[in-house]
Amino acid sequence: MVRFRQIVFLFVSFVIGCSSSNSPDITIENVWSWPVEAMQQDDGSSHSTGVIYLTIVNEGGIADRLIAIQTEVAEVVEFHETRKQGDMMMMQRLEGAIEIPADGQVEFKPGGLHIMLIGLKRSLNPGERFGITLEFDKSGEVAVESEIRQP
Ligand SMILES: [Cu+2]
Repeated sequence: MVRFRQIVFLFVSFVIGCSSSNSPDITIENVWSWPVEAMQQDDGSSHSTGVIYLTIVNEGGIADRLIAIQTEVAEVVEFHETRKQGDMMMMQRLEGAIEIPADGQVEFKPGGLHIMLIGLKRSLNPGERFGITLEFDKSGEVAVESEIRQP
């Protein structure tokens, strides 16, 4: 009987151990933005742009996809990548979702992937924070705050 219980216990531990890696396990780290003084046009619209950097860590055994990001501080949010073309650094818009690999991470950082804020509705002042919501295919919505600062 004791042996049977031990076997059941081992089996249950095995199932629990596996189930934790059958889904993505997403955490968002080091979320920050450069300070920007937003310029308002005469008609109230804004041509000012900003940027968000962050690291997405996936400790789960299944990949996820970052579909979109929402924030109240900008009209439009896009995924961009900075690439070197000849001697020029060019910014390119990435279409579609960003793949977050299983047991891996994706880093948005200066000179690489970044989150572009187009049409800033207000200035991003050093020391302040603003809310952003990341939308994942499997993990759903994750809300975090971006800290406005120098790197
Ligand atoms: Cu950009």
